[in-house]
Amino acid sequence: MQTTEKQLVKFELPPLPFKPADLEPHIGEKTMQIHHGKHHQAYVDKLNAALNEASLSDVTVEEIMNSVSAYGDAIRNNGGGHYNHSLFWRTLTPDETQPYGKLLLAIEKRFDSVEEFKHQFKAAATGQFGSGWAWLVLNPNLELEIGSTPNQDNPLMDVSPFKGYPLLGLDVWEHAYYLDYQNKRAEYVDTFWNIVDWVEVSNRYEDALLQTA
Ligand code: MN3
Repeated sequence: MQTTEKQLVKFELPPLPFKPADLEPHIGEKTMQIHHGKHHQAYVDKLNAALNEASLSDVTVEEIMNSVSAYGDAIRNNGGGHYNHSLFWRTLTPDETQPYGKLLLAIEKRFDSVEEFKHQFKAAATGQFGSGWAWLVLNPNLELEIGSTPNQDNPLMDVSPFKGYPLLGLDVWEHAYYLDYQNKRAEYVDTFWNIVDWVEVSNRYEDALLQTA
């Protein structure tokens, strides 16, 4: 009996940190059920299938992102999909929050004001042609930076020209907003600010600074 064989990685769909209807009226229950239960689940299932096919074991999703160029498109697309959506759910909340503390100071230093930050983030989100994500990251120079990536790419990927540690990401695939906003991506971006969990984003910022200190 083979006992030295490593346990193959098996990623799982993380539960939503709120109920699917909790983000209404900003994002509808049906959108959340399909987006989390169908789309994200499919990324997880296809990622697991691709990793098993490649006999990859003991690998974290962050490690996959960092060296994604070594893998095929199935792992890039579905690994990115799993990472991006796992982050997305964690940074959404039905509670009203605002930027505060060190992150607020950093936003004001880099973008002059929260309003200007939101304006530039919206430009990145609406300017991403087709499917993709808009991001706020801590870049390799430890500055806040806004950018976007196509498809399920993200700023952790070695193949991405836009790099950094993701603090906040907005899914601008049509599946994220079409039932609620149809083709009006700009309205979806505007409503996003009502459901951002700034506590989580702040924690990610402070953790990232500590890890690079
Ligand atoms: Mn999505």
